[in-house]
Amino acid sequence: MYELLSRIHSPADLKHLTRDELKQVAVELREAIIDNLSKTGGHFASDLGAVDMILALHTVYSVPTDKIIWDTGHQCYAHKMLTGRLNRFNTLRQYGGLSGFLRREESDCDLFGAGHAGTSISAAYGFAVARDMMGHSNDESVLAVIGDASMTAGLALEGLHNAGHSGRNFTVVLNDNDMSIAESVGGLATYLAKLRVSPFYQNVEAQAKNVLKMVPGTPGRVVNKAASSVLKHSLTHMVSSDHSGILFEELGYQYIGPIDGHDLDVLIDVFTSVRKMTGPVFVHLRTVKGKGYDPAEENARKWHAVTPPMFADTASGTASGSKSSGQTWTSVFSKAIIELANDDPKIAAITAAMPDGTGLNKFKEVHPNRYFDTAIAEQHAVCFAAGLAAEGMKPITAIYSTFLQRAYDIILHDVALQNLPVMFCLDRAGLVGDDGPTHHGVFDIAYLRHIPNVTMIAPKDGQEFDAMLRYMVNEHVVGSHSGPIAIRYPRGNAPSIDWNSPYQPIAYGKAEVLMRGSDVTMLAYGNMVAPAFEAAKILDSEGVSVEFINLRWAKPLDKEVILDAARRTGKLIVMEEGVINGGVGSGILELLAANGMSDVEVKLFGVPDKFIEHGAIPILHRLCMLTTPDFAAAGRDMLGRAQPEPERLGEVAHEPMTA
Ligand SMILES: Cc1ncc(C[n+]2csc(CCOP(=O)(O)OP(=O)(O)O)c2C)c(N)n1
Repeated sequence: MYELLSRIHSPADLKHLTRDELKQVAVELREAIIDNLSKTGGHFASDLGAVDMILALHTVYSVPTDKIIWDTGHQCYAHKMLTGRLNRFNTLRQYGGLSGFLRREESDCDLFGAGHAGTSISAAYGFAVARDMMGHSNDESVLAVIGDASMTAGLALEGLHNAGHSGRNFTVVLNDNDMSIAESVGGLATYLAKLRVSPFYQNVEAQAKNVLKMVPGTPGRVVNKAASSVLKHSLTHMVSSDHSGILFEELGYQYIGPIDGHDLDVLIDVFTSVRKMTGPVFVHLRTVKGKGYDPAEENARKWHAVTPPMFADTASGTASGSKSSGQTWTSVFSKAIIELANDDPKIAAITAAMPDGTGLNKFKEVHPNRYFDTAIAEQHAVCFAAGLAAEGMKPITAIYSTFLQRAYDIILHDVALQNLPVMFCLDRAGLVGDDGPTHHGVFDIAYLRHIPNVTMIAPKDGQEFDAMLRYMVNEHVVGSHSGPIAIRYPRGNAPSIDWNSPYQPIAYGKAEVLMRGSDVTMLAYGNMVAPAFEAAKILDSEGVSVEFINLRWAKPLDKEVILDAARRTGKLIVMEEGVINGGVGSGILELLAANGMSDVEVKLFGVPDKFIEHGAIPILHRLCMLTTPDFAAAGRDMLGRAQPEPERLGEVAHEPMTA
């Protein structure tokens, strides 16, 4: 199995292979991706599409001496296998196994971590400047490899702009497959589409091969300006139509392309020449997402990320799996906002390149004129929403908790400072599992709570989520407390629990008391209400009198209810799936201190002050002590009661993908 690939322990092993052998390695890389992902799940179509490019880069360049900086990192599986991680590839995204993204601590060939889109060009420019300042200019090439959609990120464009005019030896490789997770959108996508059909692309193979034969061999790795210019012109003249790459040329790059990103011979020849060029170079590759696996080539959107059931019928290529069953938080969101928009023409929905993940794809079908995909541009999405709100629209901005981090200053400076009623819907809030630390949505409570004018809510179940969305749209943003409001909800299915209590309508700043008691108070926020409520029931069955509060509001906190319970029980346990530092629990401590009640005993449960690894969510919940047994144990501890024998930890099922 993987006869040639298994003999590649580092990129150096590629240098001795013939072109035919390298082509066989490409075949085996694709086999390994398909075989392994049918068991582990992971990003799929992007990885198949990047195989030839990655193989060519590692054949020509020598990482880690040469610095290849990957953008986003979801397409890097071939890179992992070629840099000594083939034998661990079956542990991909499993707890304790290989990360699904790039990690400096995982390999010295992962030169810069990634997970969020758009970072590669800025980081690579930093590597290039550091190289030059440390006197290594003649020894190292520096490249950023970025997808067409990731290049729509503001950060990527900032880097492109800044590095282009530096004159430094620096290469940007654009892996252009015409797709984000969904369709690429916007002016850059249109421009790239024009480049892709430029006449020279049609017969680039023959032309490039002929031209490259004509390029004089250059001793050493750095050529003088004149030689470089000849090289550049011979390449660009033959592989692109006149001025087709003008945008990149104007930004200071020598544009080469578009090149067939699956023709290994051409790729190796082109990179061999580019490696000798001086100054900023932009290499435009045309690739096919899902290359080599028919169902993925036909429907790259569906096969962007996979779970094992999707391969149930790989022989016929029929995907038979779905990402999850039951009522997901996302589906509750999607259904509610479509209904709300049916009745309210002011509602507009915004996504930053995540229509499927956020459920806005369905909104788009019903209300195409009020649906906006900003591309991978979270900052712009939020500022755009602020503009809509300033003119009286009701923008619903659906962005994963982790990606909204990008827009912190816009939330503060453009939304909150002007008290504009933008509704933030933070999907995947909480631990997301297999995607790991780059994607855990655990910071939003802390990064929003200290911003004046921002209000924050979180539902305990699907019914409450639906009610909160209706409250936000119909009451909050038009009422006396109008202003920015954020609602957070996790990935996966919303719980279905008998709360043993009549439904209480949503009201500004009002918590919901689900159990009355006098020994200890449990206060939970959002998705922690369900496991905390189970703990309260256990304690209740052991004779403990529990006051149980579903906080509903992280900001403003329900002072009256919280202080009253604190006074009566003197013991509080607070549970949230977000970082403890600056979280809801911190807010409750601040509230107690402000009211001279610092003597109340408080136990905070949340995500500790460290980055949490990837792995199945139940494992991560146990690591962070965010489980029903942990909460119940805390109650017993506070009351000086004995603990039962610890439960044996059971097996944990595989979790579906995040993004
Ligand atoms: C800041 C940020 N927003 C959103 C995402 C989610 N995301 C992961 S991959 C991806 C699409 C990337 O497309 P592209 O760069 O063209 O690479 P491809 O998958 O097509 O190879 C998106 C939107 C992200 N990783 N980071």
